[in-house]
Amino acid sequence: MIEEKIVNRLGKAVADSTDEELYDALLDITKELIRAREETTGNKKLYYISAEFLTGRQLGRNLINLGIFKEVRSLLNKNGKSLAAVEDCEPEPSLGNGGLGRLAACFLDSIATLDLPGDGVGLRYHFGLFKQKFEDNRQVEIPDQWLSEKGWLTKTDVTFPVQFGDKIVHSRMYDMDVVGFGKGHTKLHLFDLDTVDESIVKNGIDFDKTDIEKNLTLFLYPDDSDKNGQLLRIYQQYFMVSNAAQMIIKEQKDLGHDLHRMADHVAIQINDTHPSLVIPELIRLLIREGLSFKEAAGIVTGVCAYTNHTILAEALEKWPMDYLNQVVPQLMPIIGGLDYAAVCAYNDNRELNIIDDQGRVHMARMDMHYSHSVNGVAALHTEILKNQELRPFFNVYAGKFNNKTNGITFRRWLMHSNPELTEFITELIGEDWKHNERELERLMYFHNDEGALNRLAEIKRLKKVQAAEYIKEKEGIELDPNSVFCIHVKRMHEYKRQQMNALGIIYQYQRIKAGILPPVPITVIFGGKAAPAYIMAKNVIHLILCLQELINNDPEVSKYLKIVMLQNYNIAKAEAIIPAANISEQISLASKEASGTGNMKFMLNGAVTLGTNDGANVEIRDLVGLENIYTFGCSSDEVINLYNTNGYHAIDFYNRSESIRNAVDFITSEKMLKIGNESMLRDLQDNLKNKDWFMTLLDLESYCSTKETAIYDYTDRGKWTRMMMVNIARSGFFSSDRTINDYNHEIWHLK
Ligand code: 26Q
Repeated sequence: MIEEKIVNRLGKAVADSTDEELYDALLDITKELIRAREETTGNKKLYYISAEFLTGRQLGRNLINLGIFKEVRSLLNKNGKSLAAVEDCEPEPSLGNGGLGRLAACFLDSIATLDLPGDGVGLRYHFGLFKQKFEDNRQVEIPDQWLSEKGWLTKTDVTFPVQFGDKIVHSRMYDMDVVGFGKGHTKLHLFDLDTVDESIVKNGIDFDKTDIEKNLTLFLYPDDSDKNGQLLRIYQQYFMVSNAAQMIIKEQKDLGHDLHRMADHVAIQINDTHPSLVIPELIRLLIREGLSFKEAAGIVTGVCAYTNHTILAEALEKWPMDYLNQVVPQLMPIIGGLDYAAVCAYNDNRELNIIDDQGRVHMARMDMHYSHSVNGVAALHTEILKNQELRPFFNVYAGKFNNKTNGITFRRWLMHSNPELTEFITELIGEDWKHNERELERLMYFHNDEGALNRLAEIKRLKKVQAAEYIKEKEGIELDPNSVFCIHVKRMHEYKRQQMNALGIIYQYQRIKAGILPPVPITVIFGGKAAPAYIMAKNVIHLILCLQELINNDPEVSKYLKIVMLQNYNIAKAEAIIPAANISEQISLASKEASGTGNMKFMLNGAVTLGTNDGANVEIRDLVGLENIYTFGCSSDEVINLYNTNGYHAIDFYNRSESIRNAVDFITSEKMLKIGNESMLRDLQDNLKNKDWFMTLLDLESYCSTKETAIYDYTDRGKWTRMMMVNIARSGFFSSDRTINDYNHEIWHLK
């Protein structure tokens, strides 16, 4: 049937069509099939508002969820075509930075799959996150103009007026269908302005930040290091939530629902503080509908729920009142009223004020006062929020606080990215796990079964061979599938400590040079983008690329150690390499990584975690047991104590340990300066010795020795494959279906 549809559409045989033509045809056919499925409805509907949806490519995902992936793959194969090559024709929309945006995409997949009435609401950025290239061992940013004539987004005739000061603009809604696995069909609504003009972008990513009608949705998080950039961010945020609020009210009215009873019919999840202005905007619109301020505020509190994704102070948004006055003067009386009510209720406890003494509006504080639920994204993270960062709010709103440990969709992160493992699991335990991921636990029956363990090892090797081919093609670097693959992929940030991994590599390098060889060759794979204005993160990329050049070209060392930093790490690359990992590097400074979700993807694909007791690593550890994970480093309590007492001085660690000194000194050794840029490397080195805000040197020695143990254990095939099997068997908890069920039962109450 599908073959017939393709032939009808293209007017030629599958075998005679190009991959692009086949992609176009499958895009249309898939959209048609999705639309034939009824949309999920119910008495109460969720709106998941997020500034980011990092959806990744859609063709493969949709074919899987429609249940026709295999059919299409074999039909293409039969005609001498490859589905992977056809999927490769799809540009990847990068409408997100990393974890938060990818989480939103996994959540949409699970909401649809659980057949819950719930839509995503966000922005249609014309340029997604920049594309990353390496030149001269440095990151170069290239604009990513991902939109094309045809695609998964459909232009609608829905539009809303949005007021910016004395100007009114008219939005345009674009919709993407979200089809669930087996059942369910919901939507992602992305708003845009018809007047946005891509041609104002000059040399790379520069543009006039003051012309709102032309630039509003041009970029995802445009540089906000100057005032105009920050104003633009507020314009974007208000545009997003005003559209969301107007759409919600319109849908409620169309359904004939009484706005006074809105909390019975609507749930809004505020994904971090970026959509927080939805609170005053919804109140403003309800007042316009005739409700009192007090009643409107009460309703909105019953509707809204807030998720916090970070404890890093710099990521907690606070906007100067002047800025808000300029962009959204109509909200200021509302925000002022909300602040006044909160101040009265809590007796002028300044820590609870929405507007602080310097006239800045704290978004998270508004969220906590005027939402009925406040959640963290992993057990440890939620505890830290309650006891440290948000303690004053926990003291007055204990009942609002709850944890929702993150999850990932197994459709993309196992079925699509690792069909071989998917088949094997199904052979062992049947199909049930696909709809109830906890069933993976049944794999424990096989954790001592030599035959099953051997097969598992063979599949891992196959995924390593495939990843090696992929890397050879994309990066031109040859890897040995017999080496142990240690993979460290995520956004570049000092707290994630890629620099610690790099220092570990230097330590290994120096040992090999001294004749102390590892028991098995080691491959370290990095991937990740640095924010364009984040100097230190860019210096770390430079360090890694210089080490890559030095080590890979040193025949004495490269037999035992190889480094690859992938360019432009994105969802497609993640899918290609995560299944190939032996060791999953999750080495953030304890207390700083709210959850992490990459850690879950690796676990599900049979990698063993080498990690700190941070974020969801803690829950991985509790699930697999200490004998199936490698943990190291200071605890979050110890780290928090060091911050509180100013007790950490990097230079003491440098002075006390010869191996730390040797590694840090090497950064500016003659060999490195021949390859790299002196001032970047020196900056990085000075920072590590004299500042090191994220305490790299604190954990460096325990990191190196724990990694050594892990690599040694890797050579014990029986032991290692057993660990792999246990990790896969225990990963069911991290399905985003579980997470969404928890949100639904404890916060949204949709069905
Ligand atoms: C804020 C102000 C100005 C400009 C940009 C931002 C901004 C942009 C993106 C702040 C935060 C983000 C993204 C945060 C993020 O991705 N957090 C990650 O969320 C994941 C999902 O919950 C967690 O697993 C990660 O631990 C967390 O780092």
